[in-house]
Amino acid sequence: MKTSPCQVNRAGQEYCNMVAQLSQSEREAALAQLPNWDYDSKRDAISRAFQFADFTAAFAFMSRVALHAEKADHHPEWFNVYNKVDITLTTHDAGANGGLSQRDIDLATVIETFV
Ligand code: HBI
Repeated sequence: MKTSPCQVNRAGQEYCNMVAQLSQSEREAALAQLPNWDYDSKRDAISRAFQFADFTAAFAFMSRVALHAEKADHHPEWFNVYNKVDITLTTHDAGANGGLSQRDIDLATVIETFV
């Protein structure tokens, strides 16, 4: 995982982050492999809505995601109501205000295998 050097944001402030934010071309290439995920340009994040047979199936899915996220030390933002689970992925430690990193792509790719 390449880490990004310190950068200067639009306000001229220098910030050093631990995780490289994907460039536009890197993002487009990665999202081409994740057709079920939507890109949120305001947050530089990706999201997907899931629907399961019932709450038990939804929670089983969330449990698998949670265990993998903890192992990967990269966690989703998510919302669950009954059989629906909405997941947003972005990296808090990327860029000046967070952004999409390879960690998000990797987590989304694993999540796809749980559906
Ligand atoms: N999860 N989505 C996301 N983004 C992060 O930057 C992040 C995380 N989980 C743990 C984590 N960072 C740790 O490295 C600490 O920065 C909290």
